[in-house]
Amino acid sequence: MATATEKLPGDDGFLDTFTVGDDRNAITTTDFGTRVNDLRSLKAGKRGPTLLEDFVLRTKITRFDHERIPERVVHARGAAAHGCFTSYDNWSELTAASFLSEKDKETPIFVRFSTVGGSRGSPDTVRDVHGFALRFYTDEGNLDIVGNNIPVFFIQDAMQFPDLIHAVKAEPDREIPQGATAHDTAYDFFAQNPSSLHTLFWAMSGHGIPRSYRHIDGFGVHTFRMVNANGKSKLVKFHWKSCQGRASFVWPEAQVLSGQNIDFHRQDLWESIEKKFYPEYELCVQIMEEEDMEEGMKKYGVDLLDPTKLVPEDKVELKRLGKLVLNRNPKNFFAETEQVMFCVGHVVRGIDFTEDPLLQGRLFSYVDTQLNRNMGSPNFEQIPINRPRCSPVHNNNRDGAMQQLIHTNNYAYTVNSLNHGRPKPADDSPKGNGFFTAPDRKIRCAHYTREISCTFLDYWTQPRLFYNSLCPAEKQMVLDAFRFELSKVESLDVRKSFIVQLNKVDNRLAKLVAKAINVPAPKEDPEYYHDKTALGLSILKEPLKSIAGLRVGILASVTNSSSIEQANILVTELANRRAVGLVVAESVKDRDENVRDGVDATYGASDAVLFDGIIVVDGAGKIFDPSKRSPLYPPQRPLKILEDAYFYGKPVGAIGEGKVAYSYTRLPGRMTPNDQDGVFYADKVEKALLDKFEGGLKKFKYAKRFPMDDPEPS
Ligand code: HDD
Repeated sequence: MATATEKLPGDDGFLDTFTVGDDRNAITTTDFGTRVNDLRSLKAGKRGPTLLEDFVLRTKITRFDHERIPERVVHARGAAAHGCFTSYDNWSELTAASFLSEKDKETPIFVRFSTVGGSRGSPDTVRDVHGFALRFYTDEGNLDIVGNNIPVFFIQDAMQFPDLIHAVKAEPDREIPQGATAHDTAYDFFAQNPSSLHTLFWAMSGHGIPRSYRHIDGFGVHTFRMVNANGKSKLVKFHWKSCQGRASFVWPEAQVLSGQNIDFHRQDLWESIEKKFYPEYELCVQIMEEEDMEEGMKKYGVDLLDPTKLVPEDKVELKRLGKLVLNRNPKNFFAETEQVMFCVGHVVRGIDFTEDPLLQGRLFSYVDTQLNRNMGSPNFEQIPINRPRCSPVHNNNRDGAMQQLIHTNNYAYTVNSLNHGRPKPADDSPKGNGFFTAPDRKIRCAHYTREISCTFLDYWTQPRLFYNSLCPAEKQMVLDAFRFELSKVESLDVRKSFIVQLNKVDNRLAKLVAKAINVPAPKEDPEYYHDKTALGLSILKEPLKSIAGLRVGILASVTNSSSIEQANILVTELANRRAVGLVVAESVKDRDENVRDGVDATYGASDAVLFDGIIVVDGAGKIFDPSKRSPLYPPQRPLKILEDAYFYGKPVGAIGEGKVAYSYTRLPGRMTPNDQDGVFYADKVEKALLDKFEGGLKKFKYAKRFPMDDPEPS
């Protein structure tokens, strides 16, 4: 940990002025500062009733009763971190935004990751779209990019947002299921609103069940504008590219994790930062011309105002503008993560909106939701995590509940003469210093209407583009996901309607799902089908860029001291490669600094889902014998960990006698050491084995091991 004087990049010390620590001289006081010398309640006699007079008791209980604020109506479950954004260059040609105005310029950042549907205490590894909301505390005000890990959204009109959320959240009568779309109302909505298909396909693939927040990309989703100081604007799509690479669980793993450790993602983020495996993401933009607003259909086949479509990376390349590094955990979850109020309308000079109707609706909703979460107080921007870090806030907004500032300008109206017109407006020309709307932005002359543009109405081409771009194992994941989700839908009519939509994307997929849910197999609908693919959509086709912070379970036995010693040597070797080795044995043993004898976890409390790879060390092979019992863990647990890891597609390895473990597995033939299949073996801990294992961790999933349906279903 950095000391108070050593500041990490992006740490401007601003929040430190609000922190309260109870040092050794701290004495208990009431909220109004009176010291309290006895923390028992005031009573009429030792056994008597408590007295209404007791202000200490009353305030303590009142304060406790009021500790909660409403959870977010969506994205309630999440975790956050502080960091630093560094610009790669001077991007003034593109934008007047000050945080991009110089090479190496640093800007403090706060990011909150989340799931959408579950409540605040729901498990991290449910299948869902994941929020990627980010605030730049720039020297010209706060900029929030409130995005997701999926580049498209379910709907095209903000009017539909409450309907979408009512449908995907738990059923209203029983509040089941928690954080899952596998139920009737969700699929009724999806079937009746095919604009949702594209995002749904992403969510049913590995993108819906990521390995961690470090292993997702982020997207601004809408088209925005960047405007330079000459007033010239470009259309942009924001992307955050994970420098770790993208990785996902398989569904059975995610389900087990929801029970094993509901805080898995939150913990991964926290521990990675504590261990200095700082998560990194590059800010990239796809840049398009202002004319493409009208020409988008011709040039890219999509209307750039439609948030259910992406612009393929092979059509418009990504330009890398800078890097974000997350290097500090919050000090207080409530004060920072819970009270951060992101608003799509937090923009700075050089950034501007587009006419996307969904974006326009969001501009209203976020401020409104913050009012609700702050019990109606408009002063939520004054909470420390929300305050801008640039010059003090000057305007004529006044009063309201919980006002924190003492305004001394008595002339809070515009235009005033008594205070010389102060505060004065900023120079609103592009060359000036204030926010300006892109001067080349035009509103087309049009009739009032509630109709949807015909350029928004193709709901099937891009889901198919996404599906075509996946590798076979990922297509199987999508199939399994739809089979799982729809089998939970009770209404036959909803299941039938959804199959009609699925069939417009892919006939084989629709037929296989239909069969599992008692719906007649649909006939091909060739007018919708095409063979196009796009880059960057598949997770499994790309290896990870780094193994930093990945967890390797080292299976050992305390009955053999050399086994534990070898396991601890591996811990050191893996640490040199920035991975985390965790020694698993029959019982826990604390680490002695001078002896390599630590054990981190017991077999009784371990599971394959907690590790990204497994290595069985010398001297532990025999405990995998299914006929052997131990009073220290459930029967056959070590064998189950090894086999499950294999079935989940993880790299597995063995050293020396540890190889015996494989002979006890249910698939001994397939688990014979073979580098291609991700089963590695060596006589001792050696570089060649570690290199191969690192390669295995980067590959992350050996997808050939996953069971597949027949290519041509009957
Ligand atoms: Fe939203 C929260 C992302 C459409 C209304 N949204 C919220 C968060 C994220 C997103 C990441 C959590 C922020 C945090 O961590 O505090 N939302 C999106 C994306 C959308 C989107 C990427 C489409 C492109 N949202 C959307 C619409 C509406 C909202 C169309 C309403 C018309 N969103 C909200 C909200 C939330 C919110 C109700 C709940 C909590 C909050 O705002 O602060 O206002």
